[in-house]
Amino acid sequence: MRHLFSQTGRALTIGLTGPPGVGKSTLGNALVRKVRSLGKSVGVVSVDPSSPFSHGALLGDRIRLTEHFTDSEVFIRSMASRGHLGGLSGATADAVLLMDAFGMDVVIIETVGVGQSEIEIAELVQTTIVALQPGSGDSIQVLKAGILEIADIFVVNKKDHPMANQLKHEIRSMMEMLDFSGWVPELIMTQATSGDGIDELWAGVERHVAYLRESGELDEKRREAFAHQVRQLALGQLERKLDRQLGSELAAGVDPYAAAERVLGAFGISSEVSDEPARAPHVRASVKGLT
Ligand SMILES: Nc1nc2c(ncn2[C@@H]2O[C@H](COP(=O)(O)OP(=O)(O)OP(=O)(O)O)[C@@H](O)[C@H]2O)c(=O)[nH]1
Ligand SMILES: [Mg+2]
Repeated sequence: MRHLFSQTGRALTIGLTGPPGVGKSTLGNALVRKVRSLGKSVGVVSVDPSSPFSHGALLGDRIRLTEHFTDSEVFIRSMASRGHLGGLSGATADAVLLMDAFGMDVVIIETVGVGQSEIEIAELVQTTIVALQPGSGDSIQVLKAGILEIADIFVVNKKDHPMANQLKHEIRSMMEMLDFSGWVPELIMTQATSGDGIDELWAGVERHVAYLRESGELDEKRREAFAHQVRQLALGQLERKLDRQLGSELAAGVDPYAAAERVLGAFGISSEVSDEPARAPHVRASVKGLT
């Protein structure tokens, strides 16, 4: 990865996230088709957060993506994240960098939106697409989970579903409650199975990337992704060292605060108290009226 790093930074990177079954893989497949029709090469990283439910999904993806199997300009990788140094985002960041270094013009990362993982993915990519499912109460989940803040493009997929328009209106009114600085997320309706809306989705991606370039946010995003990856790598190393050290402290029979100080002391670090709030670089929208 060290040797390859200098070869990276050319690919357009897209995160594709959303709840289970919303149609991410079908959308990804349709996007691959679109990107190939433009003569560009494309890599797909499909992240399986090691959930017991997702094995069927991976198998389904294999079948769905057979259309592209003989295309040498398409590279597809499903990966489980469990046990990887640096966790989900570490493994994914490496895969994205690799595909970038291979010379893929576009790299798409599919993750199931079930927690913190998709928020971390948003820090890795240029454009984050959040797909939502009509008739599922998703709009409420979105607001709760902080997904609204990471979406550059909302996709209401399954526009053939009777509740699709209602979901669109719900997202619209939610967005009206927010003050956006800079880019205002686009809202696009698709039917991934038929390809309906995919051209518009791709146009939305291109508009967002153009915005990032013109506003200078692309460089900022690159710096953030870099910092994020360095932090993840360093934390991964620290965690392993810490775990080893913990073993010897647990037996000591002291309180956890003293034990934590001793563990840190073993690394030559004295504990400190900070008033600084944890930083959350992905948050760029705030609720109107609140600061
Ligand atoms: N009616 C309709 N069905 C769709 C559409 N897009 C996807 N589906 C179907 O929805 C189901 C789930 O699609 P997937 O693409 O596997 O969804 P996913 O989000 O990747 O699912 P997980 O990876 O399991 O989270 C499949 O049966 C698709 O054929 C759509 O636009 N309309
Ligand atoms: Mg899938």
